[in-house]
Amino acid sequence: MTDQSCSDANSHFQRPETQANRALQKEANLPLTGWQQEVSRGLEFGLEAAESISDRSIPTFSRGELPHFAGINTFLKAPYLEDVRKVGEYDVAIVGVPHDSGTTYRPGTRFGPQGIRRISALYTPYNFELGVDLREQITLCDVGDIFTIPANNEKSFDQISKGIAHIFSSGAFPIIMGGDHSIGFPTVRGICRHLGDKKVGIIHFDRHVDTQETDLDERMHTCPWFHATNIKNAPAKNLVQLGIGGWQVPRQGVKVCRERATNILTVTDITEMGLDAAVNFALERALDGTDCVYISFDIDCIDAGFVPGTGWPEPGGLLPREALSMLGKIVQKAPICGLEVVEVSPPYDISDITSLMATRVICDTMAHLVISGQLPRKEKPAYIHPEAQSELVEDWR
Ligand SMILES: [Mn+2]
Repeated sequence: MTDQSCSDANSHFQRPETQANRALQKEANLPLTGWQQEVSRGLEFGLEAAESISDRSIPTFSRGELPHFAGINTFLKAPYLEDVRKVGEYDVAIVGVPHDSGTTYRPGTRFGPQGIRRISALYTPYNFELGVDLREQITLCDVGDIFTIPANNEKSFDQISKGIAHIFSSGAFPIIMGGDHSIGFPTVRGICRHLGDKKVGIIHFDRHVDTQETDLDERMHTCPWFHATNIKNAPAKNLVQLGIGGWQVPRQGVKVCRERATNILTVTDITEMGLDAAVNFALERALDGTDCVYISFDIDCIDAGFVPGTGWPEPGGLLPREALSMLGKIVQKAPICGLEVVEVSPPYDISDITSLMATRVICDTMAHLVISGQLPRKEKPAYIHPEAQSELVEDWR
């Protein structure tokens, strides 16, 4: 490492010990191998550019990150993995779950994966202050979407659990783009199928508790944690719910939280105790007796002013930087087994801002997994059991 942290040839000012100066140094240590491979592949598959193009790294047909407005909309322009049997060859698998039949008010989250993928084209794989370049440090694929059944939650849940179990058991880190929050039950069920006798804690960012048994006579997006915490691998005492509050929290769900003793912090709790204390609260409870942590990030945990494109917007939520700060600290300090980002509804969105927020949650999570050494995975985490358990919960009806 070249040490230029204290002086600069062109300035008589000392460089202060700031995050910005550390970031400048970190960038110097990142490789360019992934980028060079992308350029070579682009020139081979996309042909060398017309003679008038001076920059000879540019191909005729766009085949990589550039230009950002071109190309096929996978997440972050990651390779589309058509053959999902090969998903275990990647560190991270992005999957869409375009299911919004569990929605009780504003629908449209079936377009969430499309919306998130589209605006993710705006992002580079590099983050300045974190000093991470995902293209250089992990392998990422987009496996496309689960085939959900719009008229039937239960059949969709079966499809989702099967798909997530496949990705999770392969060893690829699953990142799930919803979809409404009803998918939280089948995603956790899919992971639990391969936990054997191990346990998972759930850290749930949301304005809503989502713990009632039924809503409108079905298992809707207000219900995932009632059913997920019926699974022996996902105890309710390890469910942490951050940002809950406001005028949309159903009383029947509150009763369940009280009876099962889930761990809730309101936005006021979080701001009064401070972000670090809130993170410690979450980790202590989610990790108590468990082997890994699953993060379920409902985009509506953030104040409605920042995320208009969602099913049940609620003012008074977390600021984006508060949510991202807590998320990053949690990811760095716990063995994370998966992430879902739910409730992005592009038809209600403005300027793609809600989808952009979801993209940020996903990219930040990957970066903090890299920083904490959880990615790339050198071997499959020990909590992944090779054999699938079939029946985790009794038939619901
Ligand atoms: Mn919610």
